[in-house]
Amino acid sequence: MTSNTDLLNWIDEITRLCTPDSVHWCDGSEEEYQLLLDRMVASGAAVRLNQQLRPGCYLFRSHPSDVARVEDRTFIASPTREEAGPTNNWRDPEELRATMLALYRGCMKGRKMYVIPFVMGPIGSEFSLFGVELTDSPYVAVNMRLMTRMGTKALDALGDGDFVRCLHSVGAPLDQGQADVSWPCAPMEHKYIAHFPQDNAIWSYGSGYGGNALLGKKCLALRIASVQARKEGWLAEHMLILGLTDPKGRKAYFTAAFPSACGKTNLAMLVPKLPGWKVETLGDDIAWLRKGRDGRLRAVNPESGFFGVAPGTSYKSNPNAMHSIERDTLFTNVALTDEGDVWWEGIGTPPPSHLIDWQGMDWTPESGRNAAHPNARFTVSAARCPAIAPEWEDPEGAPVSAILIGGRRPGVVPLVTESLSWQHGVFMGSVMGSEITAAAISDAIGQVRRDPFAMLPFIGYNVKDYLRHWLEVGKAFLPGQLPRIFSVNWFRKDAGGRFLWPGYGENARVLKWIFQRMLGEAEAIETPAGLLPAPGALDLEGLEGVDEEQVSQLLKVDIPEWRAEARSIRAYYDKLGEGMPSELKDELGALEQRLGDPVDQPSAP
Ligand code: GTP
Ligand code: SPV
Ligand code: MN
Repeated sequence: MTSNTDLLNWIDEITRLCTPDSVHWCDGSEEEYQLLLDRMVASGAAVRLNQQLRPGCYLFRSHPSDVARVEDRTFIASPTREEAGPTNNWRDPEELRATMLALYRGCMKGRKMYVIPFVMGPIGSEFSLFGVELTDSPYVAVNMRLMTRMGTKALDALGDGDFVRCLHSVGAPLDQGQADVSWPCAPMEHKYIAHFPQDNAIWSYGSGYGGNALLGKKCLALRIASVQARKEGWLAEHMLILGLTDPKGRKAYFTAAFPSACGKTNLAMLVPKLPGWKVETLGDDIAWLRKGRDGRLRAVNPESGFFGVAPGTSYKSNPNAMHSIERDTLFTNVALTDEGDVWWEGIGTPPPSHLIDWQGMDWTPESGRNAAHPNARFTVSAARCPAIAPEWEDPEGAPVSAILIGGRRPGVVPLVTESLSWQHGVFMGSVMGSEITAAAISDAIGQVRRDPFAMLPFIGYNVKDYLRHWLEVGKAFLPGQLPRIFSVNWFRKDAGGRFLWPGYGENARVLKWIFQRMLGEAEAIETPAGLLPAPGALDLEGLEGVDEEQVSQLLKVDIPEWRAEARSIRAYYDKLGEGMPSELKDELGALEQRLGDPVDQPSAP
């Protein structure tokens, strides 16, 4: 066991508060994992899939009110509102603590409490962070075993050290004799995903889904870690990490920040459509970036698994993900076939004549609704990915050559743009926009919102200090040692609303241009928005279904559109209020100047 008295005392305190029937210390073993799954199958919380077709695979169906992150119910309880900044839901820590204590009192009655010691980052790396999650959800326990280094090995590595206190309850106590439901959770107004950065604590109540409940992921590795990163001079980011090898065998590492459900898993596991090029996966969602001993920016993936979007994933769009999930995978909110296999929209096979949909109801192609929830997910160990890079657990991390940023922008933003400098790159990151997706519960799906570095829902402090921190980090590097920042947009549409770019494996063409830019082997032209591929510099050989007109639309910087964009950026900066870093305001001014239209003044009479 452990002699960590802080841990033992905290567990004692929470046990008295939440009054579970029993306490189970997770050792992280295969036997324990299987035991929890068997129990969930027996209770009706999980479905064992056909073990011939999907060995080691299970299906879970969540409550219809509990299908994604809940940004409205996510809180940063820093001592002052100013520390949380204009984009976070701030709550006074004392008030929130009191509210939540009332909810937690007795909340695990009739349930087991699982003690989950875990490490984010490779065990033994000086940069890894420890957490302990106390939860009454066995679903969380099995998912945490795939997503983190969890159990006895984490507890041993922790020793008497410090850890992030992660408390989670589904918020559904059971009276004596009361039957459980397959997905217990609390009503929306009782859901709280709360962060207390000053106490290294996360309190989550009422939701059992994804980033609301697997507290090592967005809560610890982004919101809490970002606060720590700022103090210590590093970055905790919503980024994939990939290794790219060219036909000559030269290798470079890129990270990419795209908002939720905007293509990180797909790019991380890309199978290039360009002969001789190879992508290897180091991470698909989170990257911790810091200056290495060699003076370069190095990226570590703190996770050990993938919690990926299922819909749209097929052997055609993402074969590496499909191979990863052939066995030993947990599925949530996908549809079930009559053979006991999984199905979802965009899986690449025609809809079967009958399915059980994500809500457990009969479904036929005539039903007129999705069989899988748009935010249905798979959970699988990273080691199962055929494209995993051999060095993915290197405690020193991978040296990053380029940082990509991008979102779903139907207009304005070109396929690829290189920043003019680190400062300009941070400016581009600060104004990134994307259409809102189903990865969070929202009534604004499809609307474009600004999402700085894809971190809007994940920055644990004031967004303006976060952007200032990005600028500061850049100053710690020698010229030439810093990665360059590139904006990409796979989602530009034509006038008819169709994607102009085929995406997926064809994105390798853009990766190639970036790779060659870093080596000084590709040409660029300067536009007001930044550097774009010179005519002929983007390899389009063998690209089918994209004509010259579409390519020119993809690479177009339309001046009137960009003037409108600059005005919208100014309005956004104004909305963020006092305290925007002056360097970023300078960049906006420089953009306006390049566009030749600083203010849209009415013409003189
Ligand atoms: P989170 O796990 O929520 O952070 O999402 P993610 O950024 O990893 O997104 P993911 O790779 O799972 O992609 C989400 C959706 O975008 C899926 O439906 C994909 O099919 C779609 N998608 C990914 N890449 C492309 C692309 O290059 N072009 C187009 N049109 N769609 C894409
Ligand atoms: C995201 O929403 O960005 C995800 C899924 O990666 S969750 O873990 O639920 O945050
Ligand atoms: Mn994500």
